[in-house]
Amino acid sequence: MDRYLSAWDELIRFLNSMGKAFTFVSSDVVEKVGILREFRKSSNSEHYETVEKMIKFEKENNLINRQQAPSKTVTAYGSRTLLRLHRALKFLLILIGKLAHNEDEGKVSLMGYNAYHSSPMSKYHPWIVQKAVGLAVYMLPDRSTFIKKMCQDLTEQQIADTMGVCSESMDAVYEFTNALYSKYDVMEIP
Ligand code: 1PZ
Repeated sequence: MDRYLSAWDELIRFLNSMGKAFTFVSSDVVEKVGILREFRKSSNSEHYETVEKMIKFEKENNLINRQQAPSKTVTAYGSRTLLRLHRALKFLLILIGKLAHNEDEGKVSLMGYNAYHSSPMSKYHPWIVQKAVGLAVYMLPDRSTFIKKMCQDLTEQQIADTMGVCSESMDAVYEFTNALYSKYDVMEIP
């Protein structure tokens, strides 16, 4: 769990470097990472040491289907919170894969749009959020700026290699997490 959250810290740092237009995205991610850290600091912290322990604990204690907030500072339970980040990770790994291979006619807005709609995240978003994303993708920088922000001063070849490895490692994390949600039958919690 701690390493999963530190990885998101890095993604937040990156997202913040993309400008004010993405504040509505990053503030949601910041909130979700914060909720999971609160559980790690709570008296139940040992139950949040790994993703699997968290799911088991919340399932055994009938917390898994609850939408209401456990406290004023922690507004949701862990499994449903991490599930949101999990679906977003798929979006990001698809997008990075597209950038690495320069797909979708080299248009980053199209890459963003297609990555969003082929990730599991989009079908859980209300119509209004889907529309907002349709606009937000036009504010993404062009491919070379985007890549420079991610990889700084690597050569073209190093960039392609790094992004390939990055997308593959994210995929491994995604599949591992997905297998857990599927094992405990909690993929569709509210
Ligand atoms: C490279 C970054 C490009 C970003 C392009 C646009 C991406 C679309 C993001 C959609 C934003 C949705 C805003 C908030 C939605 C929340 O309602 C939902 C559900 O949470 P709930 O309300 O149930 O508590 N939140 C999410 O689905 C998590 C969204 C995370 C989006 C992360 C995007 C990728 C991060 C990239 C980091 C570099």
